[in-house]
Amino acid sequence: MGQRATPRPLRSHQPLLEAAPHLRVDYIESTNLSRWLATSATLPMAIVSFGSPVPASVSCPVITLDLPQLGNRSDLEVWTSDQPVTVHRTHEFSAAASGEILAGTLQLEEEPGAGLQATTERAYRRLLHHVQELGYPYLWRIWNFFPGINEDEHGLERYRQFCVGRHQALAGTLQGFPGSLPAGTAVGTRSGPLQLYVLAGTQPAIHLGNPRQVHAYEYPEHYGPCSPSFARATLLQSDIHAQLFISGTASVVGHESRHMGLPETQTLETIDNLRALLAHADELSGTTRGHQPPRGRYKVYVRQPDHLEAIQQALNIPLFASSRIVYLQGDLCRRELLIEIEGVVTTD
Ligand code: 3EB
Repeated sequence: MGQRATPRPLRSHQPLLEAAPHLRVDYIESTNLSRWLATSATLPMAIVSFGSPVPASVSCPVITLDLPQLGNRSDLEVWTSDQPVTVHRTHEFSAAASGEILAGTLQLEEEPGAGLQATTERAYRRLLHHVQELGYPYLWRIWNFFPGINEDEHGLERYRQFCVGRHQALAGTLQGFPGSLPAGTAVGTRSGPLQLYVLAGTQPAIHLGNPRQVHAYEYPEHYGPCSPSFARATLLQSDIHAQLFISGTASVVGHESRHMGLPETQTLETIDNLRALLAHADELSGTTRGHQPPRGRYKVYVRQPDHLEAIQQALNIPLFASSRIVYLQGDLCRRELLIEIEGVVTTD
């Protein structure tokens, strides 16, 4: 998001988060984290590790994902707030709240024989219960991780089982479904339980589609018995800040995967999807960017590490000049997808 255009009246459906605490995400080299936190004017709400050690002194929720970082770096994803933070924990769920914002994480082991569908449905029902209980019923952004995403189990691919469980938990419970579904990511880890992390709010956000893509929740049945429950992006807008959470975005046009076997071309198609989404969000938020690229924090999920160089080269463009990109090795929800990009884009 670039400079706001001349102020104009907010339309009534736009939530106004007055004096909202400001949430930010940074990627910090793990050995620098303690020093960075000590000198930062912000307080940690959540830390996501991709295998790097997290200092024991950290008191906020921590989630460790088996998604190896590529490119010889060991960064931690650090979510912070500029307002006071309160931590809540139960045995399965931990969360940090700051004003109108909650960052939470829930992990469930898959019990032998239970099936990923049942585990996912249980995880989502509990997650909804916890965020509602704490007063943050609106889902803003959600990430989903589990191993073996493309493996078949009981005759159905695990990603599709996951989609069924998620759909069954949300369709009956989430007010305004499917229009209220948040931006999402679902990526396959190498090992670990089902891991969810979520940003939720006391107030609703705006969920967007991508003009180049069919809503994922309207995918035809060909892709699985239940469509994937996520929006293409979520926009948070206060009178000062605008923040866009971009879902995992891949080489999907309409509902079809494009460019099988071609990591570089898939990256270019993904960039076109991101540009369309950013333009759509600018239009909605009344942002005029000119030629300024947005300031973003992106994660690029790469299925095969030997594609890294080609993908990095394709992303070496002005659009990302003011942004930070972290590369992770992860499996994607359709076998043919080789790369997926998600991000957070802010005005400040
Ligand atoms: C796609 O466009 C790619 O199931 O939560 C991207 C982001 C994808 C999130 C999810 C799936 C999900 O369908 C896959």
